[in-house]
Amino acid sequence: MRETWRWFGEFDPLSLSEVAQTGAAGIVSALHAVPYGDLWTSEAIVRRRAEIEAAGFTWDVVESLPVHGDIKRGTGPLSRHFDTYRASLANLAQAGVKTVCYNFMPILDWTRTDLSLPVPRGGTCLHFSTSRMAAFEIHMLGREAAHDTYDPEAIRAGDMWFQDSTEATRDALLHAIMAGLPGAVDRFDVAGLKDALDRYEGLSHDDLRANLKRFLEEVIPTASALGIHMCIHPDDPPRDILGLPRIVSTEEDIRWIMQAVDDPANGLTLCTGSLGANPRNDLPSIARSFGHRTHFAHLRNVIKEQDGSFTESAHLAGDIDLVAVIDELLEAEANRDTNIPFRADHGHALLSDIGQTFQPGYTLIGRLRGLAELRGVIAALS
Ligand code: CS2
Ligand code: MN
Repeated sequence: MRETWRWFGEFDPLSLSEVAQTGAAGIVSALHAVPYGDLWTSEAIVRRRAEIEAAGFTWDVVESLPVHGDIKRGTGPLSRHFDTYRASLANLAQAGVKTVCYNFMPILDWTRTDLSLPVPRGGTCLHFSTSRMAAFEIHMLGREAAHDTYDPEAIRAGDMWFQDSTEATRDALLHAIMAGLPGAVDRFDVAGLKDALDRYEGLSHDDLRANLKRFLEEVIPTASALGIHMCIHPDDPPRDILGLPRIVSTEEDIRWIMQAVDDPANGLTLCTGSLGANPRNDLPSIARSFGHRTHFAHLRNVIKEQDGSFTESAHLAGDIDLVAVIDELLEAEANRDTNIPFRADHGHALLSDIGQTFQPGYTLIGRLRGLAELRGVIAALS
């Protein structure tokens, strides 16, 4: 498996020469300044690649080449969007960047309710609280239908949180929920999020699946011809939120996607932390079933709570048996001729990380600790 490190380019407080000290070999990056749906030009790609190579790395993975919201909603100038996406893929392939991660989550990328929950021995982590999410949906967004999607317990706890909340704690919750969009994107306020949700009104699970299938049919043949491996990132958390359907949350979903266009170019980003937040997902088994289609691995861990809440734990200290997952991935790798790039996906804020302005989860010491632990597991199993 190949060690990589996610670097946000101009939005990253770390320089590549600092990243070099982690020992990672490859860089995962994106053109975060390009608005969603715009073309990635050859010039911009080659410039980013040159920067990465000048620091002694290779640009192994694009994370992400974003899919325009129109494609997810299935409305708007779709053929133009597909043309642009294919043209960006062609420019990437020409520059030799051939592993491309993306997601199909409507509106929001990953969602947390707290970006700095203290961990017992010092430092902080990201956390998702079901009751805070319920409070946000019901009281801050005024989404009445959310009453049907949460347990009465979670709703009651959310009511209590809201009653005691202040403007500052409500702002912090909104900020945390919006934080999953990296780079130069406009983060929504409550009114903006309501508008965005209105545009998805009526979109069912089946509609979203059909829109993903159409995207795959439009894009995978080109990717395949270019030698590009596409790898879809699972939903985080792996369940419907804000009344939006999610379709990359379970083993069954992954099987459906892999079969929708049955081509090795249509692959998976195995994100253990995202999938692992659903107690029904058995990660070693998913790695066994889809190792041959896994083109990228995000390794991190979570500790789940009864009500669906979860805490991002240290990499080897959570509910997921990451040693077993890595064992499966090594096995899959032995049967093919390419390495699986992986990265420590998120880390705690530890020591000198604390108080710095990293992208949430993308700390230095915390991720370095994670990478070092995973490196040890891989060395031992190999
Ligand atoms: C990442 C995702 O930070 C993270 O948790 O794994 O944001 C990921 O980059 C996207 O969902 C991929 O499109
Ligand atoms: Mn991930």
